[in-house]
Amino acid sequence: MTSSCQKHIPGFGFSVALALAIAGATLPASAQVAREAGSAAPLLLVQAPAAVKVEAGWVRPSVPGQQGTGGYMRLTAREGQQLVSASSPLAGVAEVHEMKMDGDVMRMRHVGKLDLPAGKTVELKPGGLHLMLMDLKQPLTVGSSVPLSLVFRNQRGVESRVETRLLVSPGVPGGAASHELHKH
Ligand SMILES: [Cu+2]
Repeated sequence: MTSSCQKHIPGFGFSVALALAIAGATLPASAQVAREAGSAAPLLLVQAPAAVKVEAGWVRPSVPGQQGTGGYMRLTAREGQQLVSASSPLAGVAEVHEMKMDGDVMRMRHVGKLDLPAGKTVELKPGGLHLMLMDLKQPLTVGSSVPLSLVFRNQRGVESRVETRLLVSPGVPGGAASHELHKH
């Protein structure tokens, strides 16, 4: 674990997800959550098509004692969105990181809000953008899957939540085992 993995204060979307999870509420896959101006109470709106298509999600397996691992997926927003937060019951922290070469050194940086331009697929992949899962609650074994909740915000400030699952796999599922560029 590198020191650049800082604890991230979850945003509003996470609180909504958490409150609903505590209340035992079940949400449609793409329930839209909005907030009235000046009111702290979230409003649950009618179900709408998912604001963002999440495809080919997978996460590297972990061994007992391992604290973190990387998750990957493709995100395509219908209209411009930002990915503002992520959470999983199997990880204490889930945040977007970016890998970049700094001279000869590969460095990792926390991306607070990930821009998703309309209609353009943004790929989280080994060696680039990735979802960092930290403070793992249990080892992630090949063939199992990790529930993941993503909160997006559009340009009008409307938040929506998409539930997905990441397949635990040593490389891109269905592809050749990918090169180990990024180990935690
Ligand atoms: Cu990372």
